[in-house]
Amino acid sequence: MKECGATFESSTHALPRRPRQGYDAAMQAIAIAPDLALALRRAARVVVLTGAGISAESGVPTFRDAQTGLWAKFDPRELATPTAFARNPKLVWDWYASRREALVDIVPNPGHRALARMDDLVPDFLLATQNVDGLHARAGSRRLVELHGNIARVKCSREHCVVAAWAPPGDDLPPRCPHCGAYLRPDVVWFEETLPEDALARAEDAARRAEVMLVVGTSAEVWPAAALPRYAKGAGARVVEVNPEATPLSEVADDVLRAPSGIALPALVAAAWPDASEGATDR
Ligand code: BJW
Repeated sequence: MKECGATFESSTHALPRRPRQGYDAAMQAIAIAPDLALALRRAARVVVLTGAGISAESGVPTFRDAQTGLWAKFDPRELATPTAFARNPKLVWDWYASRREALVDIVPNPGHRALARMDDLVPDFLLATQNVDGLHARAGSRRLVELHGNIARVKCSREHCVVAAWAPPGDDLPPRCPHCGAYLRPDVVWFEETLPEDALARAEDAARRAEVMLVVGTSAEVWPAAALPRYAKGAGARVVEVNPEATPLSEVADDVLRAPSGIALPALVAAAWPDASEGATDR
């Protein structure tokens, strides 16, 4: 990724220990089919697509959940398109600034940590996330692509280079790029914008080669990310959906785990790798 100035470094946070009480009982309530556990354990190539639902248990709002989703309260056409930013840059800047600030006290949950553990256990692994919250990296995932950017980063709206430090915004306008003077904006992918080429290419390649694909906490309504499980399925992968609600993908999936990801993913890892030490999932 091109940078305007100094190297950007995301902050790291100590993770709390995972909640134990009642958790083992809940995990036991999830039935993981033995053949699914075996398929996952034996798979050399696993790809995972995540969406906002995996961060819901950390307290990050989803987009499309009826009562609590961001799009229930805010109009994406006013906030998440290049046209919206051109029309009212300060409104858009402030909305993202408030979401960025809300993430400060948020920590990864057992779903994020289970996927980080899977990264350690599967030889050829890729986690493609649509989330911009940075929680997968903070949970320890290493083979990770962020398809829709990262809200912690800021970039120049003209040259699209990442800017590490900027002067505080004025009352009416967003801060300016220290190099060219254009407005700064969040480094996220808005509607009508293309996804980062490298990230999308890596995700598509992994989906087409995967033996197992997990699709976690996404409504599977936003393209081109929604195409990834379909590529995997078309190439013969076993597609597993983890979502408490039905989505357009549910009919395509070979297995559906109708449970929150913070319960289903640790149960899946425990079923597939019963000999992998439990403590190792705590980072
Ligand atoms: C739980 C849970 C728990 C709850 N455990 N689960 C056909 C082909 C290609 C493109 C298009 C097409 N048709 C239309 C398009 C254009 C458009 C699109 O897809 N629109 C659709 C809405 C129809 N796509 C684009 O514009 C993309 N760019 C593009 O295609 O470029 C080419 C192009 C150029 C010019 C013109 C047209 C095309 C860009 C998409 C960018 C999306 N950006 C956002 C905002 C990011 C920044 C921000 O954070 O503000 O990305 S929108 C929003 O949706 C965000 C998300 O990443 C994305 C997906 O949402 P996600 O993650 O699935 O969340 P939800 O809320 O939808 O679902 C949560 C799920 O979790 C639910 O199912 C719950 O049940 C579940 N859940 N609790 C597990 N505990």
